[in-house]
Amino acid sequence: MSGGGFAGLTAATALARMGWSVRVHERAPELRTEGAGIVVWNNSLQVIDKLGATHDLMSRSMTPPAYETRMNNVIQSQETLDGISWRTMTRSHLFETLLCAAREAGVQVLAGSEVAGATPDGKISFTNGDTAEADLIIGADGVGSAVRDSLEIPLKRERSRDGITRFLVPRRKAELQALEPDTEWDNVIDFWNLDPRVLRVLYTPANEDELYIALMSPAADADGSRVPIDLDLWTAVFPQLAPVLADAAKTPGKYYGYQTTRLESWTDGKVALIGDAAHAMCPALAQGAGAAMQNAWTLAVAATAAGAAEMPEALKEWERLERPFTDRVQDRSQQYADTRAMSQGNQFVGDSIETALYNPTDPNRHTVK
Ligand code: 5PR
Repeated sequence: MSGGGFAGLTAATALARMGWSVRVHERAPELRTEGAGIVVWNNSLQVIDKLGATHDLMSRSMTPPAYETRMNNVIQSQETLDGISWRTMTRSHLFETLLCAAREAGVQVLAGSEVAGATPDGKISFTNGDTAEADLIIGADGVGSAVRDSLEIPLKRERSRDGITRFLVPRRKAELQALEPDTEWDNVIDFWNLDPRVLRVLYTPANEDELYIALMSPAADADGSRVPIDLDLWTAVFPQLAPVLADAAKTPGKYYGYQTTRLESWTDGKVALIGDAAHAMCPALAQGAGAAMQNAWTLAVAATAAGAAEMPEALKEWERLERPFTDRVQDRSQQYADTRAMSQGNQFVGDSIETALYNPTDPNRHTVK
């Protein structure tokens, strides 16, 4: 396994629990995650449950009362998402939960170990000159995947005009309540302003103490996308968020442009790609990590059912069955990012919740009902 992120740790834990001997190589000198907060849905919650990690995950996460959308501070919708399991948390909480599950399952996780590439017949090379062999190699090494690029798998990148800077800050619920007493500050609130200027703050409580805020602006807006953030600008547009914007302004921050990566193939011989290495997507439907964990699980099941000699065919069949779900959520997230249509509210209805509702652990999921 190359990559100790959400995709890599999930696949590694699943495989280890199914009897495999698994080694994860993470190039970073320390095991940790980038980013601030995250929303996870039924598709990945089902996988986390199979990994025996539900109790840990629940301990420091929450389900907000509603997913609210505002335009110019006027409420467009308050989606209670009845019948959909979803949870908000910090990215580090999800990461620690998965790392703990991996270690309990007997996965060997090596930090500071960088994979340079792999071959379809199962050879791995490392940047320090070492080599190794495996029955199955998984490239879960992110949007810049060295495993993918070493196989020269053709890919297409689609970039969007908008991007985002993410922060984890203290909740400051009492201060926010003092500014706007009628607001339910436990809700997720997607604050949009399109006119006269495109600026958006996605407010997501992650637990009792921590708040995830994501500040969106077009890449072409130099002041809107500046880091550290232009506090005067953001406070002028979102005065009701002044206390938490002030906290965000104290940290450096990093602006990420939205983009989608689509590969000609997710597999080559004994090598499979998952997560951002295979299917980086826009965050509009909050399914980047969810799709990664979903595909990590189904890959582990498919590989376990196959003998070593059948691995290449088994991986192809896994891609054929599972990839369409990810292709569709990539397209829908890209569509939302391009049109900014989630600013109208009622984002999580119809086709857009297909992935959130998907259960990758249901053995009958591909049989027609
Ligand atoms: N939803 C979530 C999110 O983190 C982002 C977006 C939507 C949960 C940003 O990362 O559209 O940018 C978005």
